[in-house]
Amino acid sequence: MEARAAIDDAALEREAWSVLNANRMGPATVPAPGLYPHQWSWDSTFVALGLARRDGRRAGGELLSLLAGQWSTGMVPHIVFHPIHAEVYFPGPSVWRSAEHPASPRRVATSGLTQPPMHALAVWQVWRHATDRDEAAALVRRLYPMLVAQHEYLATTRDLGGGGLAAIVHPWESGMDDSPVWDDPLEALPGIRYARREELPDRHPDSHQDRYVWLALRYRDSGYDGSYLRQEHPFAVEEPMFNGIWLASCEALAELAPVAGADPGPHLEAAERIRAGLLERLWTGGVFHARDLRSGRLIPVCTVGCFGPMLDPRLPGDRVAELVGVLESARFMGAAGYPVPSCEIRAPQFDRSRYWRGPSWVNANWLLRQAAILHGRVELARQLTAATLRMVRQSGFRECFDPFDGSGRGGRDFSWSAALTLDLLADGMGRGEAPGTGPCSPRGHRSARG
Ligand code: 2M8
Repeated sequence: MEARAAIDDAALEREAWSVLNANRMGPATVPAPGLYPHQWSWDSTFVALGLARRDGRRAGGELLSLLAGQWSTGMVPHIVFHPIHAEVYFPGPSVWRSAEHPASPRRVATSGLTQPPMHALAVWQVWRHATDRDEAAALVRRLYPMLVAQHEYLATTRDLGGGGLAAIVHPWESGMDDSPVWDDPLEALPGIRYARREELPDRHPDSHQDRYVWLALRYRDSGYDGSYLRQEHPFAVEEPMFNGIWLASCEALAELAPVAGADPGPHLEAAERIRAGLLERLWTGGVFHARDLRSGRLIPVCTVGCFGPMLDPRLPGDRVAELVGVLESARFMGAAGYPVPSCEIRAPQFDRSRYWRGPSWVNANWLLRQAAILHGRVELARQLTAATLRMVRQSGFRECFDPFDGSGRGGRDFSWSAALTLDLLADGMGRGEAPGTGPCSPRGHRSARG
């Protein structure tokens, strides 16, 4: 097992900055230049969240660069391609063919899928930490209509189940690509596969790459059509992390609305609809589960995504208590030295080294820590902070980590691992200091900011 000599906070912080600077390409920060040389949607929001207290201007530029890829439908694509490396990553622009779609932006090539809508949360964090209030207000006014359009797109085109939740139409939209949650819906796809296997990436060779590409091509060939998604597309899942993030972003938008001279009411109503949808459609007692809209069934495997609705500041206390009970049990944190594993340890699908099927991820730990702070679970938040910092101190800013021994997995010098470490270090909770209020609790800041 690879392990580094212990490094102190100041050295860890310098190292995080050097990763973020090395991964910078113009205004954007790519996840890891060798592996992912473009701008990814939720990666950039985590970068902005991590930079917000240290360099608000760069954080704002990161988000503006990402949202330059937004389609006129409101859809924020999961990849904004960097022209220099266009075909270095597969599937690249020649596969997605965004330029042929009238709703895509004219000067930027993008994918045709989306990713978890963290964006309003990131803008909120930039706003609340800004030192130059005028500059930040101008940024909010510029970004606010884009965020509203993004949320409108999810509420209309993606409410495929009609219950107030957004459905993802491809595993890549979850950000948790190879999660065992997708196994059944992927197995149920018709026996067609993407034939040009030699083109498939070797990033995650044991995953369903052929089905991923096939699904993406089906959607592309429909003309990225919303009614095709509703009526024909064979993959549609309501996933709790995606929707929990969306709900938290609605709350953040309600806080940003007055800065943009707008009414917060519609965003709070949207949050209420998502909350009702989550509780009615995905709650099963203990945790939330994803719903496969094509089979009509809940997907029984329990993953880190099942805790996503804890990002809701108004989730009833009894539900929070049940979720925390499962999270702290031997099914998740109780048996992992480096919480939180991406899949329940006792599940047959759990694999400590396979991408999103067991390893711990800094972004998932960070999200759960925010949820813990939001619900006053100080000790849980402290544990998550300490465990996350322990992983990166030991193994560096890796893409993910073995949940039992903390050894690194996947790409090195990974941007969100570095950026979110900066945020954790700024909060100081791993060293026993009292928690600040997390960015997922916008209402907590109204009084703080006045
Ligand atoms: C991974 O996803 C991409 C496809 O979008 C891939 O596997 O090639 C995921 O970990 C995802 O969450 C992340 O946004 C992306 C870039 O870091 O890599």
